[in-house]
Amino acid sequence: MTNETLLNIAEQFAIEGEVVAIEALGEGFINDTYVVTTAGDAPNYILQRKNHVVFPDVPGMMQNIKAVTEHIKAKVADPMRETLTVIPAKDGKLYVKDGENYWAVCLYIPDTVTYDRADSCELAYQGGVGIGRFQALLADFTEPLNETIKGFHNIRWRFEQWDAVIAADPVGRVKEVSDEIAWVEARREEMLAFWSKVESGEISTRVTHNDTKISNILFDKASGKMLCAIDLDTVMSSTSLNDFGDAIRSYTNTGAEDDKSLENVEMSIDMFRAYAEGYLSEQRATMTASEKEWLAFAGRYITFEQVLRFLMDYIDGDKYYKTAYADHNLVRTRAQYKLLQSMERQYEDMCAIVKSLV
Ligand code: GN1
Ligand code: MG
Repeated sequence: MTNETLLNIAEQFAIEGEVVAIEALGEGFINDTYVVTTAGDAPNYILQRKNHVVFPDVPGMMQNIKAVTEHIKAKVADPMRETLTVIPAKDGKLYVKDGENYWAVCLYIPDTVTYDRADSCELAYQGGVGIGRFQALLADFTEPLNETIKGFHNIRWRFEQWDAVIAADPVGRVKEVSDEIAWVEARREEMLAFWSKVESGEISTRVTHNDTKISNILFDKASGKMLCAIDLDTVMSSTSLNDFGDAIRSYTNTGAEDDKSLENVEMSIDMFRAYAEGYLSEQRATMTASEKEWLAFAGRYITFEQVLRFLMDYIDGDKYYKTAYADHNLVRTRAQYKLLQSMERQYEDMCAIVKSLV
């Protein structure tokens, strides 16, 4: 992407000030992200090329983000810092389409920090507050949201994709991963049984963030306090349990998501407790009895789903996740499976902690 192209795109948005620099930010698996710096006192911006393979409905996604952030803005003390602000294009749309690519802009919130790893219980607690508050602020949100990624955390749909990819075996990898496939198959019924409770309405649905790792929580640099949840691309209607579970998957891992040394990977029960405390401090009052009952299981559910998704992408020839080396998705699969096993071993303790907190 040349600087000239980026500048041309940025200038199609209703931004203030003269653009003086556009620099790449971070290494998301999905989108390409840039910081747009403007001259003088004008605000800076985040420019993103949205991955339209992952997000086939970028207009619907931006509508979701706009609706949810407007709802939050009406309730918080500092609406420009306590949620994202979508900057429309000059033609009023919430995105710019340039050839194949969709672009979107939001305000850069200054004097903030994010963390790549939750390396203390205090940070895990604050992350729990972040997602708990996000959901609590949206508990009375009633508009329908667009389903921007079909069946995102719906394991029934994931198994349909899984069965199709295994049947097709497009790059001939099925035979080399029969052990890993068996890990997934051994848990198929149990995971589908959980999802049936969401389908029947026994477990209710609400606005969910759907990507609740620590790096998607913004902190105020001066006070160190949690400011808001960011990266709202996957905001949809689902069970709040998925948000909790995905956070547990990422926060409690003592190793890396793609750790090659499996002995590094365990679920830290202290981090589990800290996140659950933070989350429930905000969400306790709005949760239903069945949400509380299944909260601990959600960690296992989402970690299982991630094992399935990484392995499925490996079998599919690495089409979805960006990879840094040949068997990266397989390494991720094994590391996430180690984490899942650790959760399974500690499940009684997880349940006891939730029980003591709700
Ligand atoms: C993707 O791009 P990133 O890191 O925000 C993925 C998540 C996975 C995660 C695994 C839209 O998120 O569901 O849990 O990678 N997002 C999408 O690291 O598929
Ligand atoms: Mg994301």
